[in-house]
Amino acid sequence: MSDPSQPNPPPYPSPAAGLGALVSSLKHVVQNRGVVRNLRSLLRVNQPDGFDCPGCAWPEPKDPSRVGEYCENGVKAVTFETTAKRVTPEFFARHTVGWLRGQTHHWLENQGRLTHPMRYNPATDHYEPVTWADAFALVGGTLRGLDSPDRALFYTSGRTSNEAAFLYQLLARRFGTNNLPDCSNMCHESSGTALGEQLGVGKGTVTLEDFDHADLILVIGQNPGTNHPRMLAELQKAAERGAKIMTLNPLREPGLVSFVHPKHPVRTLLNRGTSLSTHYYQVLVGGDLAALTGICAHLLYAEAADPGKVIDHDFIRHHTDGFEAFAAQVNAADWPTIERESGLTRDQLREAAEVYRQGKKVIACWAMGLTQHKHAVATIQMVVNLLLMRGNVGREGAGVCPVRGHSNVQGDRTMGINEKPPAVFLDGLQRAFGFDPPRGHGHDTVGAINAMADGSATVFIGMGGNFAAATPDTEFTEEALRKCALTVHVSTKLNRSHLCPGKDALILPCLGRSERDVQATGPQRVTVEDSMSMVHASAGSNPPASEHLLSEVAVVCGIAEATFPDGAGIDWAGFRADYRRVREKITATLPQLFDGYEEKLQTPGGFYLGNAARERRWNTATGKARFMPHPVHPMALPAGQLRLMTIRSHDQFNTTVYDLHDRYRGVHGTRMVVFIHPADLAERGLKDGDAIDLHSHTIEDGLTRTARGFRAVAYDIPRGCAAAYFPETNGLVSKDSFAHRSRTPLSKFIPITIVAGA
Ligand SMILES: Nc1nc2c(c(=O)[nH]1)N[C@H]1C(S)=C(S)[C@@H](COP(=O)(O)OP(=O)(O)OC[C@H]3O[C@@H](n4cnc5c(=O)[nH]c(N)nc54)[C@H](O)[C@@H]3O)O[C@H]1N2
Ligand SMILES: Nc1nc2c(c(=O)[nH]1)N[C@H]1C(S)=C(S)[C@@H](COP(=O)(O)OP(=O)(O)OC[C@H]3O[C@@H](n4cnc5c(=O)[nH]c(N)nc54)[C@H](O)[C@@H]3O)O[C@H]1N2
Ligand SMILES: [Mo]
Repeated sequence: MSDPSQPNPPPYPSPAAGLGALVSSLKHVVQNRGVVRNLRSLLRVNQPDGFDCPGCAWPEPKDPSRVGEYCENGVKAVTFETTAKRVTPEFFARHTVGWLRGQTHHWLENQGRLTHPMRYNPATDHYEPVTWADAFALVGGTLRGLDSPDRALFYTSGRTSNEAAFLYQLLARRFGTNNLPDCSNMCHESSGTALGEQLGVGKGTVTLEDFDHADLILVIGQNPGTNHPRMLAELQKAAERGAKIMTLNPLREPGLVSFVHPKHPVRTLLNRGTSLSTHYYQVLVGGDLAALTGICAHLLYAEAADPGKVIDHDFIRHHTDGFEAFAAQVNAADWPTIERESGLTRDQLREAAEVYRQGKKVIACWAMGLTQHKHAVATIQMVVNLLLMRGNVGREGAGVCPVRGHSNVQGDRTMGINEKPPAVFLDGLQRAFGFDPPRGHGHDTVGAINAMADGSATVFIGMGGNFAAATPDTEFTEEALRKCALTVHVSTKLNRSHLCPGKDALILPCLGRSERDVQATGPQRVTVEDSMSMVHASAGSNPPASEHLLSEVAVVCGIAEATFPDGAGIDWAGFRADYRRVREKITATLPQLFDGYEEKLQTPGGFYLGNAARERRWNTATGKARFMPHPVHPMALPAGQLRLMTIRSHDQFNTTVYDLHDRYRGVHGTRMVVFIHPADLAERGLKDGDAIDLHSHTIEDGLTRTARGFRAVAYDIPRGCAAAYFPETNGLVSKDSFAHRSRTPLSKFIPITIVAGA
């Protein structure tokens, strides 16, 4: 870098997707062996009679020519599930847990599928095979021995089907607790909190068809090229018909700059792909609330100059409240503060406001870049305020689109995986099953860590996921798990959480999405809900990875039968034998959403659950959509500190690390990198490629945490900001650093200093 004051554009290979994606996908198909099985699986992804892609929650297109669409990351998710490699009892006999703890996430994932139920033996430090009957008896006996049901924690990750999730929460609530923490607590909790209060529904209001009508799409704090690649197809279509795409992101993400559809790779050679973002604003990490306030302020100025032309007064009058207070707050905005906090100039924000004003139908998309911040709820509410100003909610081509992560994370919430369950759900459960479910709030993810640490919770059950690695404060959390009397992980693959066993511990291996699930009444299918409230069926066709695997539904029923020897008035065996019976009970619990469930599943592409806000029915405290004023909070850090955001590479799915590359960002063979502005490096006497260590300085507990062994990468990122991959950096986040109201860990705003490393 010759001039350190200038940002250094990374040598990224653009356009995104295209041939590179195709080559990378094929590599994984071959690498995981079982090539024929892999290819056969891929032909069944997202087909009407196939299985739901276990990747992200982006919906499947209805257009028949596009059915069966999947992406490079879907290919990775499928091929890593259908791998021919196996983690057998012999594997566990060869390796102690202590030795396994020394291996990386990448290594653990690459050992293959779990084949047998295993129980930890602390005397030998080995996992040893156990029968399913003994495993269930251990869980049931331990649960029954607790002096309070609230000593048990029932964690869920978002890949779990509706049927398994519904039975799992039923088990927890029948047992007597609302301790149902889930990955949502670390993910879109802030979106749910913000939208529920403001629009009356904690979910997105748009459908996929709306993307065909929008003339402006905002992409805020989201990296769809890596995390929702099929969304790029919608963005590209929109760009091709002249819609504008406005991005707010500290990093210049190659996938948002240009794109070629992975299914038409030859076009990569003919043209350089579609230029995707028409407007790209490199906001400071944590600066969106200020930026959005600035944009709203410019809209109000424009309205004052051109009365009646900018703001949708009719909509505001009939459908909203709180506009005056909101406008007063925004009008009082202080520009030096907005510019300093957003990192954008007044002119840039005026331009952004003008682009927004010209949009007749606007969709706002966002993901973790907004949700994992101290003021996440306020920031998301400011996005909604912006949309409400021009009536951009509840009409074709416009609305809110929080882009979900896990493929069924939204469905799990609908099924009652929620530590703060809505009364209407509990009432439904009571009607359907005739028992009084607990009404008090249970532990969320942060609460669960604390409860294990202080000994008030002693049993941890994980339905999928990787609690030890996905949560903050890695060392502390791992220690908290080890304090438990019993830890149980229902999993497909070996991961870090298995290596933090409680005094007693089980690994219960289960079927994956791509596998045939045959029960007493024959082959079963499950259902899932995507990011846009479409529910559809999913049925695997591969033979199970091992004859000893049970379905998630069967595992829950097995635990329930061992916990309630008399069944507690619930026919668990009937549920296990025929999943239609589970769907009947889901309908009985939530008739307003699932009436006619089984018949509706016959519709190709599934059915829409509906969204009141989309129809401009506002189930809020006031019966209106609500403008919510929020002040801009100063986020400045002490001199010398950087704002670290922890992000995903192209070769991972959360804690599942497929490979060590990040093709789009030009990183190869390592994940231990930190992206920093070259001037910030120079100021510290460092340069691109230097070894560095990271120290975090959390405000909440005043502690310094350290992560070593990183390499600096000079990158196109605003000064004062930095980025590194999760989960390697989770040890830097204090469990006490979480978002206001939603309690989501602050994974995108970690105050750090960097020093030269060894
Ligand atoms: N291949 C793949 N797909 C996935 C996943 C995966 O790990 N791999 N994970 C799934 C899950 S569970 C989820 S939740 C989603 C996550 O999808 P994303 O939210 O796209 O994932 P992140 O990598 O966390 O990216 C956050 C983006 O926000 C930006 N950002 C960070 N801080 C700020 C900020 O303060 N302001 C703004 N405006 N931008 C900011 C970052 O630069 C980055 O581009 O993806 C899902 N899909
Ligand atoms: N620093 C930092 N931390 C973060 C984030 C961040 O951006 N930065 N993002 C947060 C977000 S958005 C999320 S959603 C969480 C994710 O948190 P989790 O959902 O807990 O973690 P995953 O890595 O998705 O879980 C992977 C494990 O799930 C198991 N698994 C895979 N498929 C199946 C299946 O079909 N059934 C079952 N039973 N198990 C299966 C495998 O054993 C695998 O090892 O992490 C959060 N943590
Ligand atoms: Mo997520």
